[in-house]
Amino acid sequence: MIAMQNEKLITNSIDASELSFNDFKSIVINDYKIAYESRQASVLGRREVLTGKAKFGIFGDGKEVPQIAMAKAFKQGDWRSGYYRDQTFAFATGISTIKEFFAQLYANPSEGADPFSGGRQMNCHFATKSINEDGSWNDLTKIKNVSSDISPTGGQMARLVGLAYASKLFRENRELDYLKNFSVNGNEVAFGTIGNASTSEGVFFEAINAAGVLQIPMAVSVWDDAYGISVPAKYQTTKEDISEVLKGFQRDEKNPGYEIYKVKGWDYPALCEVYEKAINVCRTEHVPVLIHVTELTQPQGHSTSGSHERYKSKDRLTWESEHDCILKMREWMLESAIVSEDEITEIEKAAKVLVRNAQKEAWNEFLDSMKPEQKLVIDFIAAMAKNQPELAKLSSQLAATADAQRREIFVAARKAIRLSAGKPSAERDALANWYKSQDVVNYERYNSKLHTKGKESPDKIAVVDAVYNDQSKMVDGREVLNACFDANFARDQRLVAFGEDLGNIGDVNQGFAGLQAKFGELRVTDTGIREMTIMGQGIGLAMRGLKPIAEIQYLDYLIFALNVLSDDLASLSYRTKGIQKAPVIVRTRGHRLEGIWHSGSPISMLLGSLRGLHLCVPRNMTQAAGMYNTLFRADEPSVVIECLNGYRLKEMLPDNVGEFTVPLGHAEVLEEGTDITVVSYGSSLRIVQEAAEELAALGISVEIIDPQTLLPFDINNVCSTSLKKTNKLLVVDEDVPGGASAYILQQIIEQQKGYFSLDSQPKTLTAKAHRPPFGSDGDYFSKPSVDDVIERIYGIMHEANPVKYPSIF
Ligand SMILES: Cc1ncc(C[n+]2csc(CCOP(=O)(O)OP(=O)(O)O)c2C)c(N)n1
Ligand SMILES: [Mg+2]
Repeated sequence: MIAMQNEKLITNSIDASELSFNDFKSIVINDYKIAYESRQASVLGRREVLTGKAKFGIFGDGKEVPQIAMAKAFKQGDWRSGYYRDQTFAFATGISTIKEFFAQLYANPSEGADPFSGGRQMNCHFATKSINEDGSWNDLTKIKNVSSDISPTGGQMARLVGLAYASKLFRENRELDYLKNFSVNGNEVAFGTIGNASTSEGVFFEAINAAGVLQIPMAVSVWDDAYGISVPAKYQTTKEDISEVLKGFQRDEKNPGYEIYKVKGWDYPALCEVYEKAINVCRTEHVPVLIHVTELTQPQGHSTSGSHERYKSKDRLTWESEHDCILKMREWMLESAIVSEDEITEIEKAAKVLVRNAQKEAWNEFLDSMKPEQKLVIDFIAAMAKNQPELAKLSSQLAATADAQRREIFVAARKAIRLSAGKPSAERDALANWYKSQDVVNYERYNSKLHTKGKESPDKIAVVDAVYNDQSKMVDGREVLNACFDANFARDQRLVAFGEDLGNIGDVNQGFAGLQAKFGELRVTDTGIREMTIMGQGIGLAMRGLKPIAEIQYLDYLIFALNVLSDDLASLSYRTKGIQKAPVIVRTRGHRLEGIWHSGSPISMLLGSLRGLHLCVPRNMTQAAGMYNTLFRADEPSVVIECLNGYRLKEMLPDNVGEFTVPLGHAEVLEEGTDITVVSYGSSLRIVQEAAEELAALGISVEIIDPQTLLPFDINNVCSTSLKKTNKLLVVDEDVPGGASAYILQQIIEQQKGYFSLDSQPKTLTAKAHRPPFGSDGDYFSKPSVDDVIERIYGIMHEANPVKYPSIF
């Protein structure tokens, strides 16, 4: 019988003034045990990969001791945004057990086995449970919070800014006091961890600068092992020393800035002291701190992908073995008479057994979870083999696979179904039915939770129509937005908006004009030019219960932030299997205007990288306001692209501008017609409408459909329903050829089965493959024009009926 491994050793703080020597001794010994167990987990983890039981492993060996010091300073309510080396921190805080660590290494998708990602992420990618199945929040002040780790190195820095910034808002905005489950007076520190080499990333410098400007409680630890895989510090960092480089950020009497600390990673007492001091400054004074932890090592090399003997010199390897932080801690404990050699040897032996048992338990549970499926499939196929003997081999092969994983079980099942096609039998039906029933189960295991889909999901927000009266005013489009934001900011204290030029002048198109004066600088805020961390600011705030509108000035500049949106925000619900959410509303403006970087519409880039977000492409500011009203009441992330050329066009101001909602995924028929269906969105719709007028004069009746959102796309099949009437389809799009128009075609033709209704070739009319040149002529010759639309539609009609519609050219 294997012992239960779930009891957690967690670290305790050392307050020398209150401790007896014996208490002190037992804390230190406990810390050593945690460090040593963590090392054993790394050693064994690597072995599990090299023997083929797991696919890849990356471990925290060589970084154990500083992480224990960090864990001592980490309190309930605090947040971590870190990277893949932090297993010891996770063990020392009780965030992970060793068994859970192994379950993740094996990618066990069973309920509860890997509580961080449900078997979806590589090992050492931790996360804590912020929300419940229905999307409701837990009390985050009672949890040691870890925002879900991602693999792109440096990527954790953007979100870290937001996690720390939330503490500032909670401390300085008294109107947030009612949010008891999220903060205690803004006392929470956001801890960041990053490898030395990843400080070369732009996002690191952007985040460091942003936190210095914002003066937020962000504590960044750099784990410096002098390498980034095989590349040494001299290729990574100026002066090979990140704290040296960042000295200019140090605060002084005149200027706020950072407190910067440098400490050797193998010096346990110094580490405990530095972390206590640094985090105290950070927490109480709300000053960002940087702790540069030097002289760390990688006893097993970077990861299971290769060995470091290939690129480290003999001298370096010798130095590393002598400066291993656990070895150094051991030496210090012996020198200080905290333990004897015999005692420490006993501790180490026990740790090895404990870790081994935890690993075995995790592995056995993983295999056992699949055994019933294996047995069922073996039996199903064996039964089929009675009528079809050649199948016997399939079932005996599966029976002989000792450690069968799910893939092998399903490969056998599907092959048996294929090989028995056309040979109906009750036994075949039994297997086929079972296989089909597993679709739902496997979807839940491997594909579910792209969206939170909780009780505040956008599709659960009540649809409220816009209301107008006889006196309703025609106003500039931007005023509709302004009134919408005004009403919502008054309604919900959690809403904050920030971005370049958004505060003082109320954004470049004045959607927020006057709202900073009304709601204060904490709620309507200017930021530096730093798109990645504007997005990260949004993600961190949203993870801590606030409702951020994070603005990107122009859609073309969203490219600077796409990594953060794609890697972090879009994958959050999926990669945590629904235990975290970040309902950020990304506001931007785009489509046609003037110039290469002020008129782009790179929608396919967003469609390809932002699954997990809602993508809203309103045709005017009223529709935009309705979408915002939905999103402000919902809890899922989104991008809203306003039409750059629409702010000064007149629209009627709804009476209920802060309440009416536009549901997502609901396409609208803007104009009814009978000859052809034209699908477009955003600014291009006006072009299509203008073209339709001239086409009407030519006797062609155009049905114009606005899907309104591209993610989700026309959930009620309005497009394919229209095709039943017109039998012809044109998609008009400002994106490149084969861009968003290809997606729209796939949705209508394949997903909605529109091909059944077509009697001529479906077509697209798009922009050219290059970005649009400056000026009106540039626009005319590179984006779909009214003339282009008329001629393309006429051409389709000509093809169908050349007599009625003689060739134009
Ligand atoms: C954005 C990005 N680029 C490259 C990689 C591949 N990669 C993974 S770890 C790593 C080295 C990171 O070194 P460092 O930041 O010093 O952390 P360490 O592993 O040494 O602790 C690289 C290049 C990645 N994961 N993400
Ligand atoms: Mg490194």
